[in-house]
Amino acid sequence: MRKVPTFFWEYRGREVPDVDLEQYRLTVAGEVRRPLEASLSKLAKLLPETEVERRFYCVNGWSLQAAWRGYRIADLVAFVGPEESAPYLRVTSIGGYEDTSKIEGLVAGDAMLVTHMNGAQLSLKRGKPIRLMLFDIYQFKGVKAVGRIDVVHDYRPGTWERVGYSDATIQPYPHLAIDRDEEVMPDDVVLDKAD
Ligand SMILES: Nc1nc2c(c(=O)[nH]1)N[C@H]1C(S)=C(S)[C@@H](COP(=O)(O)O)O[C@H]1N2
Ligand SMILES: [Mo]
Repeated sequence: MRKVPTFFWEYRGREVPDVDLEQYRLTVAGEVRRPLEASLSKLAKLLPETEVERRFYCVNGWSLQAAWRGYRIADLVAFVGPEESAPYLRVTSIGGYEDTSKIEGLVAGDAMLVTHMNGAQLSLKRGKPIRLMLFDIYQFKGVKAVGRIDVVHDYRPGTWERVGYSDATIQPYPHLAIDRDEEVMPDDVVLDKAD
C-alpha cells in the first residue's frame, strides 16, 4: 500500500487542529460588491455544486487523482462581484498559509473550492472543511483549510513562494502518479517538513 503524501506547512511538526463544521464561516471580502460571511450550509445554498475527477500535481514529484466535489471559483467570483481594479484573489488558510493568484487564471483553469474527496468530507489533513484546488498548475498555489478569501489589487508571493518555489507550471517529468482507486494509507501519511 502506498502512502499518500500530504503537506501542511503551518502545522509542521504539530497536529492539525480540528474544525467545527457548524461553527465554520468562510469570509470573502476585499474589493467586492457583495462580501460574504457564509456557513457551509449557506454556501451550499448560494453556489451550485460540482464534482470532477481530476489530478493535482505537487512540485515535489507526485500527483494525486481523485473525485473532487465543491464549488467553482468562477461561481463564487460571479456571486461576490470583484471590482475591476482588483484582479487578484488572495486565499488564506485558518492557520495562516496564503497564496495569491489572478482571478482570470483561476477561472480559466476551472479552479475549485473543494469540500469533498471521493465522496467524503475532506479529512483534517486534506484541508477540512474547504480547500482551494488548482488542476493546471502546481498545488503550492492551492490552499487547504481556507479561512478567508480577499479580492485584492496587488500580487504578493504566497507562503511556498517565499520559501522558494516560483514557477508553478507543471513540468512533464516522470513522477509518482497516485490513482484514485489505489489503496492508500490516509491515516498514516508522511508529513514531510521539507516539502
Ligand atoms: N494550508 C495549506 N495549504 C496547502 C499547503 C500547505 O502547506 N498549507 N501545501 C500545498 C502543497 S505544496 C500541496 S502539494 C498540497 C498538498 O495537499 P495534500 O496534503 O492533500 O496532499 O496542498 C497545498 N496547499
Ligand atoms: Mo506541493
